[in-house]
Amino acid sequence: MKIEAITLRELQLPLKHFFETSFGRTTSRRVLLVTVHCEGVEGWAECVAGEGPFFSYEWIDTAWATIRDFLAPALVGKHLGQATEAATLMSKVRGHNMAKAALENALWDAEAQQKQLPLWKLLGGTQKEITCGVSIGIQDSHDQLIKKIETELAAGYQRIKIKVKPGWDLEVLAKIRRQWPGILLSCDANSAYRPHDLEHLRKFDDFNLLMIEQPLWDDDIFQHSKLQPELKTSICLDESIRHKRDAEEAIELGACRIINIKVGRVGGFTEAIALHDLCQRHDIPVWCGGMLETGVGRAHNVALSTLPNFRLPGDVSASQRYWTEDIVEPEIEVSAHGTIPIKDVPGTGYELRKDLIARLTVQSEQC
Ligand code: OSB
Ligand code: MG
Repeated sequence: MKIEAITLRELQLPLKHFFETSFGRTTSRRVLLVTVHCEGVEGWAECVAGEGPFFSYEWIDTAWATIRDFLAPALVGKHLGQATEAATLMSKVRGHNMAKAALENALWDAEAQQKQLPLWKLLGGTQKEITCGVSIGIQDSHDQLIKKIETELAAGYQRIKIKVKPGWDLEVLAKIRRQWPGILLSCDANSAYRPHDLEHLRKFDDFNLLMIEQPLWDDDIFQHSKLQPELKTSICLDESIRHKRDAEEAIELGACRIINIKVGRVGGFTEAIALHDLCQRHDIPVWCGGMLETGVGRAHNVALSTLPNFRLPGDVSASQRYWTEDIVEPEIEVSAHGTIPIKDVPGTGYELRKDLIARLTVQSEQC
């Protein structure tokens, strides 16, 4: 597989509803799509970097520049036997995992098409149906949040995750539990708390949560390892896990009992699979996180979620929760019992809407 060229595109897409976390509110996405051109096959992927350096230091403009100036030059003109070889070619660049993941995943997409294999099988997936949850942002009022939860439960989603921060946490969780004592419920702090909040965090134990995601600093493992034994609630790490080695450290130190895998955060499918396998060996359940993706990134999350240790419902939900019109066909749809059945067709099973992509593109560059 020769990498002949790489195309970068920025699309602008308004979200149907704003998405707010402890680090801020997003109302519209700047989406970076990457296309690799390999001997008649086009592989596509989405870079999950956000609009600003808030979830991580990466954001769309650093990803774009890092791909154009360093990562694409390391790949263009090279012959690869398999997409996984791209990781080594890009390893000279430190970090910038979301930029690397976009390129590597586009190559996996190309490899699946070239081999006429379903991407999920190429990744080593085994599950023919995946289970879905939703991530619900901080709202303007408690009532608005309760209404959203009602809607998502009625749609069949198997797990509700709410975003929390100081001032939007215990009271909200208490209200939800009063109305729905038995649902699978979790929360995500996106690093909003500190170790001195221990007594406050202990109160989360009253709500029988499936997990609390990333309570402390985004780059911390050690303080989480001191917090976890103090709580009944399982800690799940998201931001802190940048690669398999971080997970090894977190597991050995007892910093969490669950890990969220985001393929962009860990630098691509190769590392995501290695991380998945490590967690499976240590009996740490994983689930697939989301980054407000369009259908391109979402289809890749669906494929990854078929690996056997994805044992908890992921933040992999229907296109129509985010977009008036998604850029793939069919859109990602979730069944009435909160699952996505997996298609046994070559590639991702979702076609690109190239006309719509062209209309939404605000800048593009060939590398
Ligand atoms: O922490 O999981 C997170 C969105 C943007 C940045 C970080 C996170 C999220 C989500 C949304 O929770 C998940 C989704 O629905 O895509
Ligand atoms: Mg998270």
